[in-house]
Amino acid sequence: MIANLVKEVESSFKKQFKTEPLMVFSPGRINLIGEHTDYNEGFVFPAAINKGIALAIQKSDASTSQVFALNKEELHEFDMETLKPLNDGGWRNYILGVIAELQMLGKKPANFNSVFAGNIPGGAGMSSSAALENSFVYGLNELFELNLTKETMILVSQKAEHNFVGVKCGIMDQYASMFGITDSALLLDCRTVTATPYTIDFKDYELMLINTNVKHDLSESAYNDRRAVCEHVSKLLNVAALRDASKEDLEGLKSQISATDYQKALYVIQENERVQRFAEAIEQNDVEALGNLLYQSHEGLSKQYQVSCAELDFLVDRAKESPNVAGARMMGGGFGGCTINLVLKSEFKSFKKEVSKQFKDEFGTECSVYKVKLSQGTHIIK
Ligand code: GAF
Repeated sequence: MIANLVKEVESSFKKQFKTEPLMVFSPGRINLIGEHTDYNEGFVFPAAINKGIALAIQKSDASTSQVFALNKEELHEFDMETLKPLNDGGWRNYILGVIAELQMLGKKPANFNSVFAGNIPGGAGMSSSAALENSFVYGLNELFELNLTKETMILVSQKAEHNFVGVKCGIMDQYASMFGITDSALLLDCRTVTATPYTIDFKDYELMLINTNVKHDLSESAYNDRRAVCEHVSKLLNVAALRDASKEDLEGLKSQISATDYQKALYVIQENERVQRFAEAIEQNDVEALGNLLYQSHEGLSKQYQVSCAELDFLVDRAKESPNVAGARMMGGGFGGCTINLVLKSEFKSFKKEVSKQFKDEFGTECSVYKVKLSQGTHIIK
């Protein structure tokens, strides 16, 4: 529960720093559909969730700043003047990156003390990274009156990830985490960075996340590789991004690119169209169409874009076999993490039991099943 998490973080801060902190909550996200389309300036359909990062932060008179990661019980003390990415810095680089990017904008927060903790399972593809970045940029903006808009804050978070973590991510995660709306998903145009909220009610169905609890090593390098392929193909097509390309355009390029790059670019073009069709199906309350689009998205991610893995494919195949599931796909960057499933409400428990057993029998490890609530974006608690 968020309230308990906030309480723990606040009391740990008070114990260590003997003063009242500013409390910030920043959520993780799910994504209904539109995977790897954000850095192609296309469409995505994410929502903030009721899991995230709680941050306690307050100004300090000391000559250094301190961040305590409560989950890991690790403290990092640093000098604001000499910020650079740390080798194997883990969580530290997200925060140092945010401060460095603020400094690049000419915004110089002074020293501070902070404690944070989260309840997003690590590596689950639910954007604990964006939640962490956003919690700090939001907290520092408030504390030091930096007068940044939310639009600027998410760019700071994204750049921190590019320059300090080394993942050339798109804007989806930071956007959803910052701008989330209760009970809604956001149809986000990643070119204009503007979103249309959709109230989500799948009637007899609900969302189930199934975490494979695996994160294969490849994920970061493969992510940047995929982005590079998309940029290479866009350049050859003479368009700003794959969002501007059609299947016919790509056809004309077939002799100049490899068959695998062709499939990857084709996936992006098709996924972008699926997001639009998904929005229409929501408007028409057409669960069957929604489910089919999820399965098609997974097929594309697995076979064409090649960012799935055995565990994710297995879960989607089991969903396909079940009469109680309308659709499913892997969610997030890939190579592990969760699948998102549209499951009949009345059969949620039975499918959970069935798929958990099947997963254990196949891989000898446990998967985890979650229900999430679509929630408010990054905000001050007090
Ligand atoms: C990760 C990235 F951070 C996002 O920007 C997005 O590209 C996603 O993978 C894939 O859709 O979460």
